[in-house]
Amino acid sequence: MTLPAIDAATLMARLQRLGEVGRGADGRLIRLAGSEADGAGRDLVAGWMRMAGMEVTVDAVGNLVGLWRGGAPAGAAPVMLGSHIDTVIDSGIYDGCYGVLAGLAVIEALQAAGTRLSRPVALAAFTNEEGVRFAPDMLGSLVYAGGMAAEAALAIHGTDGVTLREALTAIGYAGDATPGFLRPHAYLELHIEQGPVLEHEGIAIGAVDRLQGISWQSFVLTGEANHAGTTPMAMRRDAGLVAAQAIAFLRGRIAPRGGSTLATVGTLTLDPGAINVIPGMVRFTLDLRDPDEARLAEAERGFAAELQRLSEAEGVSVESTRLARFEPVIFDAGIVAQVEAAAARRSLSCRRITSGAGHDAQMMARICPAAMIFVPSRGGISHNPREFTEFRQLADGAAVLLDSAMALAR
Ligand code: HGY
Ligand code: MN
Ligand code: MN
Ligand code: MN
Repeated sequence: MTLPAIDAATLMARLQRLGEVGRGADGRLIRLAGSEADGAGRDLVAGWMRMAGMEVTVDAVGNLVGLWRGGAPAGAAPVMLGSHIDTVIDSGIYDGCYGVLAGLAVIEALQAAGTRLSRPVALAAFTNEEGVRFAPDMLGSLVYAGGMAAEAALAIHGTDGVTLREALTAIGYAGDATPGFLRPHAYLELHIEQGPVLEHEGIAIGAVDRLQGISWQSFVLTGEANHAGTTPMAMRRDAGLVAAQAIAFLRGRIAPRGGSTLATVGTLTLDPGAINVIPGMVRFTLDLRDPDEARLAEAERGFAAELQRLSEAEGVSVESTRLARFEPVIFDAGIVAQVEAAAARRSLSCRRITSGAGHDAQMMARICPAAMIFVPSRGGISHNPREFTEFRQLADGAAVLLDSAMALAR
């Protein structure tokens, strides 16, 4: 019996090929959920799945799920691998795509070796993991795991006013299968770390045992646009000033350097946005994260109270909307141990690590034992075209995914 081995060259070639789908003339890679580029990326991945003889299903929120039965007894719940292929704006080529394409490489390696397993292996590319167009993020896996009704998700309006249903229909991926139609025995996701820890410590494999909590909110501050030259400071209702004070408070008190709470104001618009007009309206988003639920809740409360105080002092009104809220997740200790054992068998250094980023695995952990495997990110850079992981590291991660999946599917 031959031992299955990952075809890392094909994995790399597919990563690069998929990494060109949605690249604009300006060189920026943008493949937002439900976009034409997302449709083309899905076509490519679904085509590769079909070429591998997998049964491909699209569910009601566009989750793409391939299944390789591998001679397993009928009715055996599958081991599911997966991640996402939608991207952020001006993205790298590894985030999400690496986990999906490495999962495909695992299935092809098992097929080539004639490996027989007691469980089928499924592969998922979940809809809208990034959440840049439709909030919340991890939306496809959230619905798959029963955390939101498909109808509610399909009715969500994107930042461009288009609903998820309209977007998926336009690209031919509004499927009809019920999300969660295939309940996994276990879920394992391979992903780049997107942070600096593994590289800094010279570690090859991260056995991800937990994932921090995430809070996404949007705010609208309404004051009064007025003349920058004639309006005394004491008579202004300057929404821009309040936003600036609130952001300074975030950095000083809510998420100080060295603390565990992370705070990001990733979008901020001043209206009307003219040099000589006091901003009458400000829109911004706030991404708060912490591995500890109580600290995350305290950060939300503390910021809301200070924003209220600053707004009242300036005569500005505040409107806040919750876009996403996910508590920290502890992954399955048994699978984490499998990952560590697989790394050890290949003499790869390995350490347990908390995921700073959100991932589909945190949703799948609601319906089955789940865990993740990380490989290093150069300079810890991600959500940035400079995102990079070396070929050897990508191949090692895929090999650990193969070994761990085999152990789970035995
Ligand atoms: O925001 C996140 O952590 C994920 O990449 N959507
Ligand atoms: Mn990702
Ligand atoms: Mn991401
Ligand atoms: Mn993510």
